[in-house]
Amino acid sequence: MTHATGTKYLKNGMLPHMWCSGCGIGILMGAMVRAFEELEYTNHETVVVTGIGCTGKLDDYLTTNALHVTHGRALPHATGVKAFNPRLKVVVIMGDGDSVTIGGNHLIHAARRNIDVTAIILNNFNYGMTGGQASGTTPEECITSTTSFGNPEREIDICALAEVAGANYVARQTPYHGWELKENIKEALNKKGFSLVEVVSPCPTHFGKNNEMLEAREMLLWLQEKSLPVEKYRKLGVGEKKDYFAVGTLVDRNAPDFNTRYEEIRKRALEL
Ligand SMILES: Cc1ncc(C[n+]2csc(CCOP(=O)(O)OP(=O)(O)O)c2C)c(N)n1
Ligand code: SF4
Repeated sequence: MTHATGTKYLKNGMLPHMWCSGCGIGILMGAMVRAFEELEYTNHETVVVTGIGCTGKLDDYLTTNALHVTHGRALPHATGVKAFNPRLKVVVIMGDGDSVTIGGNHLIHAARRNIDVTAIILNNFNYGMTGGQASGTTPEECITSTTSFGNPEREIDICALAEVAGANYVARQTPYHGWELKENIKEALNKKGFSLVEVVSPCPTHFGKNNEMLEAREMLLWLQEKSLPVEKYRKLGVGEKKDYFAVGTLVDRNAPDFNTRYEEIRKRALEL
């Protein structure tokens, strides 16, 4: 049996990529293009929208349509693309700064509206591109370039936020789980309505350096140790949950997406 490589979605002559060794963004890109290939996506029907940052550079490597926009504003641009042409498959790639810190409000409303796009968020626990400043997902107490003695703030749980805001599909994986990541991305792409996949992937260069995960190996071992399949995670007591995070499909529901609701209401209005 041959496995998808996804290379047909990658521009010629662009590799090796720009990301630091040990960074999980390349693994995310590999999983995503393999998912595209297995779902037989075509370049002309696929639009990848990115924001700013190391993660936001991902579209540089793709042969699909792409839109590279301002920091925190990828989701409103993606909403516009989908509204203009609902037949397009719209995928949004963001960092944690982009998606839930500077752009947090847009995430809430894209999920609440149930816009039929897939958001893939690489959560590296900091602002990677600008030197590892604390973001909204930096875990409490952790050291970053702006929290030298420990982060006094609590971190946002991206998946929990998407769930309460109304997303139809929410999953979490890590670069340690490359195969499962591809499968969750495929499920998200197939889901009608707002879908989100969080990729927990600490930035080795900045976050890792200060938090004992400088080498890729240490980061991968940390991800292996801290992640639990969601079924196991849900059985833990409240006190135990703080030491782990759940991976797998966390939410899977089928509320009507924005375009479906809009069409229903438009038809009703025309009948008046
Ligand atoms: C409106 C705005 N504010 C600040 C910046 C500066 N800036 C560029 S990249 C970046 C951090 C990106 O962090 P994140 O979105 O988490 O992506 P990462 O680099 O970690 O993948 C910042 C603050 C910007 N480009 N635009
Ligand atoms: S700075 Fe961090 S997030 Fe950016 S490419 Fe390097 S390891 Fe990845």
